[in-house]
Amino acid sequence: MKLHTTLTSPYGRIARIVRLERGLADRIALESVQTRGVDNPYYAVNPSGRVPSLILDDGTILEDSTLVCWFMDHLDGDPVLHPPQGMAGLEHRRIEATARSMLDGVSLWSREFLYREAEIRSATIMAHEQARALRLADVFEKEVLGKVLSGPLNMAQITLACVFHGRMNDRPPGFRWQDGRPNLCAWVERMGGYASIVETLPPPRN
Ligand SMILES: N[C@@H](CCC(=O)N[C@@H](CS)C(=O)NCC(=O)O)C(=O)O
Repeated sequence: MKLHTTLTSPYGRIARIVRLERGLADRIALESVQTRGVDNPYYAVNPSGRVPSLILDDGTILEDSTLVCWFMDHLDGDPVLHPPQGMAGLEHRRIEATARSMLDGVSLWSREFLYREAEIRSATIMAHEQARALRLADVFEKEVLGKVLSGPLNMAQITLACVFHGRMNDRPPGFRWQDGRPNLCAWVERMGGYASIVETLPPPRN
């Protein structure tokens, strides 16, 4: 099996962390790819062009970090990172969904800087995403004290770690997430104690 991702994608990082945590590095090869562009060879691997994607031995393409991680965690029939079935898993799923919502917003906001020149950036989108990100940073300042985010490593923690771990304060500009949020800062530092989180740190962008 082969996991395709860029080394900068936070969604790909979620999948890379799960691959390491589940001891699958020998069974699932990691293929670093580039996304976007015309005639990108990756489109022949995964027509959507998105990462991460996991190509199974029979050629089946699994895309979307949620599905890829679910598959990898359930591969041995004994998942450890996912919530239990039914209502017992609701709290975990609730926090994971909010973390993912935050990741989606911050990713959209960051893309304004990554892919658009200053003069064509959308002030409307950036202001909307900045406000969302700051509201949700306040939510997580409290949530990190709860059971789901302070217990053993799980999908909610991995998702939230991929929002914050390695992110400098004021990145993107205006996202001063460290200011006045000591619990969140301490939590992110604690997540840096996991080898899988440190090993998957995105390389600096030029
Ligand atoms: N919901 C998807 C999001 C994946 C995603 O947006 N990946 C970005 C990289 S961060 C991508 O593949 N972009 C390439 C493109 O849009 O062509 C997931 O969880 O995997």
